[in-house]
Amino acid sequence: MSTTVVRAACPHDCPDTCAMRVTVTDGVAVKVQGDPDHPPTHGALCTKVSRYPERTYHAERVLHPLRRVGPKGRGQFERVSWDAALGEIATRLQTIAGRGPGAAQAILPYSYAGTMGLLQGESMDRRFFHKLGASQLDRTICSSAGGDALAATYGAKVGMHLAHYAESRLIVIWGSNSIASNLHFWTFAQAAKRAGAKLICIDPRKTETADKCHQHIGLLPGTDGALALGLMHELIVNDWLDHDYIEDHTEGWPKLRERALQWPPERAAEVCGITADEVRNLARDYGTTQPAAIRLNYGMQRVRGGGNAVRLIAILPCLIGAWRHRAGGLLLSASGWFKPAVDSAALQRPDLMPTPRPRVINMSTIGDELLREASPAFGPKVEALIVYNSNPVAVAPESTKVVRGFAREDLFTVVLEHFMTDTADLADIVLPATTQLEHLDLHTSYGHTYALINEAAIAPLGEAKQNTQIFRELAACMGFTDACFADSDEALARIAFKRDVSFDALREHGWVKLPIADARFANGGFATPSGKCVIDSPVHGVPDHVPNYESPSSAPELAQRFPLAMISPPARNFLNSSFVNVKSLRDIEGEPLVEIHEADARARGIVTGQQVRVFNDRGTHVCKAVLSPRARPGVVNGLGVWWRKLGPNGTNVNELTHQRLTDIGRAPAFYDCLVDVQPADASAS
Ligand SMILES: Nc1nc2c(c(=O)[nH]1)N[C@H]1C(S)=C(S)[C@@H](COP(=O)(O)OP(=O)(O)OC[C@H]3O[C@@H](n4cnc5c(=O)[nH]c(N)nc54)[C@H](O)[C@@H]3O)O[C@H]1N2
Ligand SMILES: Nc1nc2c(c(=O)[nH]1)N[C@H]1C(S)=C(S)[C@@H](COP(=O)(O)OP(=O)(O)OC[C@H]3O[C@@H](n4cnc5c(=O)[nH]c(N)nc54)[C@H](O)[C@@H]3O)O[C@H]1N2
Ligand SMILES: [Mo]
Repeated sequence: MSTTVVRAACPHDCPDTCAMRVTVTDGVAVKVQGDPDHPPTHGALCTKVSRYPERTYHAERVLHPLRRVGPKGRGQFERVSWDAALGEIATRLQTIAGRGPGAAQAILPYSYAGTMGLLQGESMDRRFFHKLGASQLDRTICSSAGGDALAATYGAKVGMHLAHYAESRLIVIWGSNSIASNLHFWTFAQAAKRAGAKLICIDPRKTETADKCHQHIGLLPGTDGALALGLMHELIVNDWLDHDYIEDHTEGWPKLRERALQWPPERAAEVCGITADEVRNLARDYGTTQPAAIRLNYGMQRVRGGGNAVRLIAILPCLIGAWRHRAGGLLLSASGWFKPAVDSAALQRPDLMPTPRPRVINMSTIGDELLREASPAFGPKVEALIVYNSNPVAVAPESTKVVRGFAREDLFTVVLEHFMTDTADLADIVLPATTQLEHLDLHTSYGHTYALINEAAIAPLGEAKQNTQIFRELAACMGFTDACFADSDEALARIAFKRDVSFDALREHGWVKLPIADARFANGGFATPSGKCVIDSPVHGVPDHVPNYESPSSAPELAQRFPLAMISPPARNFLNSSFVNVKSLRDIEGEPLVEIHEADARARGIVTGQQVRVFNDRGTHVCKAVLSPRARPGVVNGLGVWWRKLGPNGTNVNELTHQRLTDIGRAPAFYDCLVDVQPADASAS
């Protein structure tokens, strides 16, 4: 018996990007553990990822190429050889691309962060589509509202060091269920709490994180911008401002100051559905405690005004000079710290794209895009779709349209997957992809500042291939002869970083910390052209509260018919739609459900455990109602993201969400959604 321990990294779309150790016995991965030496991971993995071997060796892994035989969507496939599968794909793509200049834009790649690896996530695949001249994909489904807003304010997606939260005296956890989705931050927050810090959670849902904070402010979804303006009002009138910091390191404050003075606590409270005292007390805590830190997360930007709200909140630490301390400031994303280090041009080769550059299609409106006919404004109809690292049929908004698009008989769909997801069910060809245990990769993080390596721990299972290898072979089938299509994964890994991180150091130590100073913005030095925090943006103006698309004030008639707001935040034991098929985890989550406040349930004759219809003009989702103090009056929480095929009526929460985009960043507004709920057996209202 031979046992080795291999250095790995968690590939998932999560701020924590843990360092893992994989124990391999006789070629079989028997255990994954958090690396005790990696500071952010400190030896602990979340429940989900500690089950990674169960996922990799799952009996339902797709282990050889499949070709559809039955009608689309029926899930009938036959096993074919790799040669046959790749040959057919190449022929179909060549037929489309061969029609003339620009014709390849009828081909669309669709990928997100199923793996966040630099190799398996965004390298050979990009080279392939760039060379092909396929449409470009605008990858907006998660974070671009807040990300673009943060970049408009600080110049980049940068923020506090994770570890310094342990020294904060006040931590405002804003739009984040850290215990569920950012567990390794929670460790530092707990250390601060033990040392006497106050923790405040701002979230419409009374989450498990809110339970563990000193205070929970349960505002209405999409009202964070109003709350931030109310806080500014109080900071101004009580003079809790750091005038020197504002003068030296911000630009545009006088205009915002004027606006904030229009937002006394009573007005903010009214919009937010909280009390004026909650606004006042929060302002007092924030204005009079140092160091004060905000952990903002993407949950609060999945609404129409998500971008403006992030800008307003990101300005707060400048107003009180929180950035002067290393344990003060804000973290939404750390990904911008890696930007100068990663050589994405070398990995992705955008120079291979034809001129003029192919059109750009927004992934968040994939439902509409697939149903669009050819036109001079749009260009050719989408005729071929290649999906990898994503499960759009489950995760994209307004499922009815997404499903209708994917079900088009004239659409040729290829899906690279581990499992027969809702999306794979609608494919023409499914290709088996390797999991993180079966391939080499490199990782950055959006929640800390360490780059990591993931060594292949085991050989690919069955006939599975790395995403990189699949695109390498497809490139060969298409007759692409550029030398870059022959680069091995190790060759890609060796060029992935152009500074600060070396591949050899990663191989030797497992991770490398970026050289970023403590209290990096103590003296300003933001990544903006002036080095100042931008309050009055040349592109976006002075930030303001932007009400939801779907709210009583902005859409009164709609709100009368659908009086409940629905948010659909992550379930703790799933990772978006990943892990839903891992039985031990699904057993913990139970079944698709909405949490509903007792008063809202009573008014509808709903008892806990009952099957209900959650509905609006876009569709109906049947699931279980759970009467829960986690739901505030007027808001139901449909925990996501289940596989549609596991829902009682073959739907999930995205049956109800819409495709309208955020104010900044072209992102979906998943949590800006009005519904009503009725017992499932009642007739439609
Ligand atoms: N276990 C688990 N971990 C995950 C994920 C997962 O699916 N499961 N998803 C990963 C991904 S893709 C991402 S992007 C990250 C971050 O993902 P986020 O979406 O930020 O995830 P959370 O922090 O769980 O959820 C955000 C919190 O915001 C709250 N919220 C909803 N609307 C509003 C609002 O209008 N205002 C405020 N203040 N709060 C609101 C929700 O109730 C929820 O508790 O987490 C990652 N980690
Ligand atoms: N209603 C609602 N909808 C949401 C959200 C919400 O909070 N509410 N959250 C949104 C957010 S934040 C995000 S980020 C998106 C996420 O949406 P997606 O990026 O689609 O994430 P997942 O659902 O995890 O699907 C990832 C898929 O990639 C596959 N995969 C993983 N690794 C590999 C690999 O190495 N190779 C290949 N070929 N495949 C791989 C997995 O098996 C999985 O099926 O969903 C969004 N949708
Ligand atoms: Mo995300």
